[in-house]
Amino acid sequence: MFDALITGTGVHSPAERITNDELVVAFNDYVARYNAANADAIAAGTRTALQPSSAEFIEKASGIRQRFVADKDGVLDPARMFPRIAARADDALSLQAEYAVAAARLALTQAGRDGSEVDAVLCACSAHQRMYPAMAVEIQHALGAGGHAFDMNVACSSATFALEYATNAVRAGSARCVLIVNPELTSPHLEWRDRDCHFIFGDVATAILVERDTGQTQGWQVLGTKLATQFSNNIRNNFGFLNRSEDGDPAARDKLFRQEGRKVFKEVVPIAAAHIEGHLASLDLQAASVRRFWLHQANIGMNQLIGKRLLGRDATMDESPVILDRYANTASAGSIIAFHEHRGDLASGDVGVICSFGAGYSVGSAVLRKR
Ligand code: CO8
Repeated sequence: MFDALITGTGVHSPAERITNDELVVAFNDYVARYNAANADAIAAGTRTALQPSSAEFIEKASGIRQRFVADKDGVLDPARMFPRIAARADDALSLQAEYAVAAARLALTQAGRDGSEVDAVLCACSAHQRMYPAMAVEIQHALGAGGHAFDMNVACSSATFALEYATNAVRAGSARCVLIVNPELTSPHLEWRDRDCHFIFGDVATAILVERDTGQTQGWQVLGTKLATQFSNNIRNNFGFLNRSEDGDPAARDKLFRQEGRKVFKEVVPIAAAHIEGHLASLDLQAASVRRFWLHQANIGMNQLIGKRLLGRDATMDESPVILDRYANTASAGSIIAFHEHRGDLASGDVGVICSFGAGYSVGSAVLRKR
């Protein structure tokens, strides 16, 4: 058995971003047009008038202030309300692979590695651009990596679940250098016309390099990983390959992200807190001895409650940093962005916990010690 180290991470964001104010102006324009176009039906009671959104509500309910997106114009066009993304030829690099490769190159540079030294690639995210060939194999090819590559999806916990598989492969010796990429293109499968969720997500890609410990002086030793799932319909997307055969409406609301946000909030907080506590106990550690929690970034209130359950008091921003104010919810990438941006100040020997939670339900954690 070998030890596994995280030796590099990378974050790639699209250039375009949308503030809450910009988002709400476009949404409310759409609502005004919809209500005017359906005035008779609304008056007759056969249609319900849409309600406007509010930037104040968004920030208060979620902590989100802005999000990065692959295409701003399409999302903010009240006659369209979803990104405009040009199709690419089969011999061109796919958009999602492009995001993944950009993040991967940053992680490789940070670790001082070249793509040719990677011997496994996991493309782990909430939605893959196509069924096959696997996105991971295209990314492996673009980076000049060897070994094998495959796609996996556990929604918001995709990155932490991949981290367990990468760690186990390195520990067992079946791979020496595993690249995990999380190209989260959330904007194409978000319903930007639904005020309950139109503000939640942003696009980004993250990458993590996990290597065999050969005595490197830099890096984060993976002390342990822990995964758990529990079925729930409260976060769901019915888009899939059976849609055509089902003869339903391929553009129906259930073919995009939808959730019972309040139920998710209430049910997932205790699950995540108990999961982290149990994981730490299995390693003879306690929350009080953890220097930093890099939590999933869905809602600032959820993270505050999880911190309070773990520590018995409010966690400080230093102990549980927030990145969702700038990135919004980026599905599996959120806790990895937090780890990427908020680890440089920790000292050798410090322990931190990455933890994701979301659809499934799924929870994944990794306990790390700084080299
Ligand atoms: N503007 C103004 N008012 C609003 C708006 C809005 N935009 N939206 C809702 N309201 C109103 C509601 O209608 C409601 O009004 P009323 O009281 O009259 O009924 C009131 O505000 C309160 O609404 P909620 O109860 O819904 O508000 P909450 O305080 O619960 O906040 C949140 C809503 C922010 C969604 C919150 O519940 C939350 O963050 N929950 C947790 C969600 C979560 O963690 N989900 C995980 C999903 S991510 C995941 O698993 C990965 C999926 C894969 C990625 C998909 C990419 C697209």
